[in-house]
Amino acid sequence: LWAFLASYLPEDKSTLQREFVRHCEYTLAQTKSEATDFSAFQALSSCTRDRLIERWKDTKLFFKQKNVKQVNYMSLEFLLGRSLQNSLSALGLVGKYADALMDLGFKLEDLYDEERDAGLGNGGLGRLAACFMDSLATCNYPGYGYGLRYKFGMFYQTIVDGEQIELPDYWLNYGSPWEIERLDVSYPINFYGKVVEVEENGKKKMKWEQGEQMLAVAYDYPIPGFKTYNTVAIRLWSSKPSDEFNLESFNKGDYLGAIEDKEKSENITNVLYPNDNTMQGKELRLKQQYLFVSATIQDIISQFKETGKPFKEFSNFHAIQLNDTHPTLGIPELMRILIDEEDLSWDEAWDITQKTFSYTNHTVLPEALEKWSVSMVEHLLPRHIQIIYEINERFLKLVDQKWPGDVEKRRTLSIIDESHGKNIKMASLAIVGSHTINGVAYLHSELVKHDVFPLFYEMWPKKFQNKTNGVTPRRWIQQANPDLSELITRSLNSDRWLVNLDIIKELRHLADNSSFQKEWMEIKRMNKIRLAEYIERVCETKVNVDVLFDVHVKRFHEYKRQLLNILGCINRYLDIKEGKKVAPRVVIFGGKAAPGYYMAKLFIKLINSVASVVNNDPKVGDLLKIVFIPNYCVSNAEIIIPASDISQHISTAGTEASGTSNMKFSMNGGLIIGTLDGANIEIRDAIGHENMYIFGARSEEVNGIKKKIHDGKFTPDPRWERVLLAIKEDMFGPHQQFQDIINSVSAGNDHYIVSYDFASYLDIQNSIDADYKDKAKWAKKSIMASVGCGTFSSDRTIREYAENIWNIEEWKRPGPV
Ligand code: DL6
Repeated sequence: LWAFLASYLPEDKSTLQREFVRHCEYTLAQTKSEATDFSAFQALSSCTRDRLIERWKDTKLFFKQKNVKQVNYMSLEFLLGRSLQNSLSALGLVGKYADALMDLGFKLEDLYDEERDAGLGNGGLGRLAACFMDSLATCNYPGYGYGLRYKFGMFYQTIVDGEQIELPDYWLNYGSPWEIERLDVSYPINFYGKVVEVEENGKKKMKWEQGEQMLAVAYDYPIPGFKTYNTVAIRLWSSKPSDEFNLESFNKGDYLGAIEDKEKSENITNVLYPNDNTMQGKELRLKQQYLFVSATIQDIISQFKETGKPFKEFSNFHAIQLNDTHPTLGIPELMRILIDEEDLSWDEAWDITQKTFSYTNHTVLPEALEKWSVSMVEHLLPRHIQIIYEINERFLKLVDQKWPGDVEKRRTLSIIDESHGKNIKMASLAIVGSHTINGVAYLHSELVKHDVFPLFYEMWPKKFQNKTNGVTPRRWIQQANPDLSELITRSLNSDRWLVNLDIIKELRHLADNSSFQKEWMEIKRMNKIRLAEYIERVCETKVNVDVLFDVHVKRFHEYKRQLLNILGCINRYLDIKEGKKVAPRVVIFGGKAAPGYYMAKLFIKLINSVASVVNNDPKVGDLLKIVFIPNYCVSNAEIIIPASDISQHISTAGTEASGTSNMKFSMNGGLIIGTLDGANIEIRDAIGHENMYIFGARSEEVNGIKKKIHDGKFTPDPRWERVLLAIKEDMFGPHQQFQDIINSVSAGNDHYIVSYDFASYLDIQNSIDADYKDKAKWAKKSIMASVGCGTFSSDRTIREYAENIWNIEEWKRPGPV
């Protein structure tokens, strides 16, 4: 039976061509000669999808036969980007299709460019989830990703008069060739209504009487592993009106009004909330979260029931990972289903829940820690609020046992915050309901234990772990930087590094080899040419590729301190005007600001205003160019990252949980200028201090410095005053428009200690100028930065989660025979 199941579509050239033409004709209703690059992209994606489906079906069957335990990775964001190149590469079909399509008049690279990004995430957290799925499949772990199928992904950013304008991302208008609509997999989702006590078989129980009902329908996106036949999937839910209807409202005669109400239910999964590291307390967001968790938990339970095992075995078959607190309502939802629908006792249900869930914290910023108002939850989810209260009551009994009579500790630990009205602290609920909590880099995990949740850590020290983030080398080296990938493979005489990134350290001995250095830096130059062409196309600015490329791309946030960089650029500009010698460079910015984040948007405006003055000053020429690349996203990151000489990761120490682009840049031989924050610290340990440009205050110093600034006991460097003066004197347009920026860093404020770190930032930038002149020294650093990054593969991270948190095993499926 296995041999029969594992017979796959052949891969010879004529089969590939025949399949392609068949999809042109029968999927797209076009003749091959009518096909444009876009329809060719669609046809090729459909061919690819067929093969992914074959592999996924067989992987599921294999897991089922082996009775495996799986992880369910719950994330409200999956920032997948494009999939065609990634899938073809995983299937080992890139070369074969390039050849097959060439005969039919198509160039594979052109077809890659036809694909829209699936931008179902804001930034680091969503992209991490996408890397994790790639690693889960590649490392042969059983699992599912669960998320929402937003109709509007992350907004499209344009820059008009130097300001960010947001346009909707109608990504599904072009269809997604990757999704499999599962009309057979849908679950009812209830909102509102009331809870009544009923008696069933002589037993009292709670019944949630339906208010409004809708459906969550599944769409599956297969995710192939690399160098394995294993393929997993991400299941995204889409809201639909349910067939259940309230006869009364139709009977009132308001047929159209009643239909309109039904239609509203479709809106729940319409839009991704575009906030990174801040929470949005809107009811619609809460509805999204609940629809997501309810559909997911129902789906997991339905899969579990297929095993025929009793519920006490649940956690032997399923682990559930909460990607931040956004899916935390999954905890009371599992409790509700187990108690109200499956008739388990509270204690049985709680035991299963705690053994199943684990929670990853991704931020220490207070504005990002989710709190939901009790009254909103009570109205929308009346049964869940009862369960949350009961979880809290039982938990506070444990607190009383540990610290009898300590009211302050009780107040701090309570899941309900009563300081400003009543709010549910979702992180506290997640910690209480999970067996393990982890941070995403060593420093961050320490802060989680000692600064953010110290009392929880005191109660349950063994629950807390660290899992330093990672990124997939398949996308971030092999696909983004094919020439570097080829050089690594050739030098190692093997491509095993793609599934075991540690191996690249074996190239260390070549760091001093001049012909290797030459080849390495030539690849960097080609990548800079590719980026320069992109910049010319989208920004209409020409840049010299033989100068240092200094890149700062990430979401805009005060804590990430793009402000420090642009103020540094102003200082450099003033130096140039004074005739000081500087090494020529291009400073490249990119990133989106949340639409409602005033300061972040003002930073973008300042950057563009400075750019327009500097770039048009004939005295400056190639010594300094500043460009802002609009709409930073996964697909242009793949062009930007391989081209950097240096990249900036300069958050105030203790604020960036990990960062993941720092890993991508370093892997691609871009040197990091950074603070001792997040994963920068571990990158430094891995690649060597001499291969990184570290500056600024350390996390343990930051509070003291803030106080000093606040108390007026800190005198900034004279270069700081000079830069602020240039803005105040209208060098970059009327200064009033930037007054709020000046105020935010002026004495007394400066929460992110920009003024304090400014001097050491400028000094380290000067040493970069000096080092860049020595080509051999630079090439060596670049090589060392890349080959020391083996540990930052998401394969390593996923293995750590699998072994230390999920307790799942690798199950590699045998290939076709
Ligand atoms: O863990 C992924 C990523 C980290 O690399 C970033 O440092 C961190 O800022 C980001 N956190 C969030 C938090 N959002 N919420 N909620 O995006 O996670």
